[in-house]
Amino acid sequence: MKELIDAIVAMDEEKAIALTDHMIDDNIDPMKILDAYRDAMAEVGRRFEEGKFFIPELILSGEMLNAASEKIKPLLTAANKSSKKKGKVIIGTVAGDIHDIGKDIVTLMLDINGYEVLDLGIDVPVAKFVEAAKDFNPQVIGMSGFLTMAYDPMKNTVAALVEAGVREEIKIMIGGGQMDNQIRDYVGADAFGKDAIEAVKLCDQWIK
Ligand code: B12
Repeated sequence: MKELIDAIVAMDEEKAIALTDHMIDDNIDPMKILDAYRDAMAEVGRRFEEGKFFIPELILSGEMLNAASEKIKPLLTAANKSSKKKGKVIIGTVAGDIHDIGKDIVTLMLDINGYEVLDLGIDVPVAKFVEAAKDFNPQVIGMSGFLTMAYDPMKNTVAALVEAGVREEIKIMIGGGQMDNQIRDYVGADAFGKDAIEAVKLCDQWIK
């Protein structure tokens, strides 16, 4: 795991892919492999903050994680997928924000844990969340955001759902890099989830 994290942080894409393939062949728990990618991304983020890394490093590390997710997704799906759906969830990265790696992991985990998930993608306008809420009729909406700039689009989305008269019957969870319980209060959501496991737990709690 340490070698994999070091390879990602060193931007050695070839080595990272080779190590990932090795671990998959050796039947290492796919969630542990994803955890290693997450730890590496956290380190990449720290170096970006310190001015040691720049946008190209962010893009390359994001691409490495996406490539690994593509390899890991079928393994998780095959192991856990149940055919009976527990409920419906809409998810999207809010307006102005294009980070989708975390959202995609949440979508994958909800999917393999039995939820029907409508993924609205990135930079999702407020109106698109409202329209989808009316058409898809979900029990839960998940908003993802990695930027401080995402706070207000989240708040506006909740306000628009209230305005449209659908807020009462829908639980709203938020998550992503800069989110926490204080921001949950600010935007008027029901819960903050720190990772994909918590997103699944919240839905399990809400949808009995
Ligand atoms: C990769 C990355 C990028 C990539 C994104 C690629 C992609 N396809 O997503 C690119 C290069 C495009 C990018 C662009 C930018 N980025 Co960027 N990026 C990152 C980085 C390094 C990693 C984020 C990531 O994907 N992590 C991996 C995921 C898997 O980690 P995770 O958070 O543990 O994920 C879990 C939770 O978040 C949770 N979760 C996620 N969504 C949801 C939703 C719900 C409902 C729930 C319950 C849970 C949940 O579950 C996930 C899975 O377990 C972070 C640094 C960091 N440490 O976070 C900066 C970071 C988020 N970026 C940052 C910035 C500033 C930018 C740019 C503005 C840079 C620029 N000057 O252009 C642009 C913004 C573009 C835009 N409009 O969105 C800043 C944000 C600072 C701030 N306070 O706003 C950060 C924090 C870097 C930094 N330290 O400064 N970025």
